[in-house]
Amino acid sequence: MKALGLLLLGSFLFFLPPVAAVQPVSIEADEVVVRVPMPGRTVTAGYLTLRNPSEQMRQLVAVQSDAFARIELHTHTHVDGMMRMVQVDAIDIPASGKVALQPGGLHLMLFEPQQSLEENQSVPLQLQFDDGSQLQLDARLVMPPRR
Ligand SMILES: [Cu+2]
Repeated sequence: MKALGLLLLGSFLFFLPPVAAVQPVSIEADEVVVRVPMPGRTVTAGYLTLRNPSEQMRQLVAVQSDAFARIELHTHTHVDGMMRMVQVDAIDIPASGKVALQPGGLHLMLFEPQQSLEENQSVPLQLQFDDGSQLQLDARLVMPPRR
């Protein structure tokens, strides 16, 4: 019976269409941090640098985490002399280049923590790119700067 099961599984895998395969990821990330939310707040920001060693531009199109209900891609823009955050659909990572998500610019906006978040713990992030590839990361929790 076991052999038959393996045989069936084998033929099932064989007939999976190639599009179902997750692409090998070409993007590398470092300096991955998420800020501990301010007391009483349920939203916080995350930052990282994405490097693209490939010859093709890639886009970061979504980020998910078990530790947050929702994550959006944001940037800052000047509107009437005021800095405002706006959501973006994707973040370009130039071919043979990099993009930095950092305070005052592009960032991750993370909503509704699903667990307690303490300094130096880590939270998982799953990055999705426009070619279907995914990158699994651990972000270190850091305290927000004092004002
Ligand atoms: Cu934001």
